[in-house]
Amino acid sequence: MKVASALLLCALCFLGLDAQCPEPNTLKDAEGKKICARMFEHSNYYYDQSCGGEYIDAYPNDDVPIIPRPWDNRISSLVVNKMCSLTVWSRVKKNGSKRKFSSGIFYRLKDVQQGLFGSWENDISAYYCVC
Ligand SMILES: [Ca+2]
Repeated sequence: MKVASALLLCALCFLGLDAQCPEPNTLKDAEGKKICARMFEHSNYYYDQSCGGEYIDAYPNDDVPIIPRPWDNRISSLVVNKMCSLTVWSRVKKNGSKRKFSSGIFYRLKDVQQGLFGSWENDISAYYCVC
């Protein structure tokens, strides 16, 4: 019983670690190639549990006017590498609202205002990343 709960705690602890937002200057892919921005499926009201779920990487100079379908209106948190900036649009083909994110951790796109009453939560449909 004790072992089982210890294992469960450990599993939760690794999940927690996985969900932490990476520091902007550490953004690299599995091969060590520099990433311009990493965009995540989930966010959390606990910032240390944000940047969860699946993610999509933008490399330097990636120009993506039509985000791959599974990612349309799904991004909830993101991290932009040092000396890079990520411009996003709320509609495909760079239509709708536009916003530029400079280097940093954006834990909750829900807290990033779009227009008068909206937010960028699950609303990114195009992006352009430069370093
Ligand atoms: Ca989401």
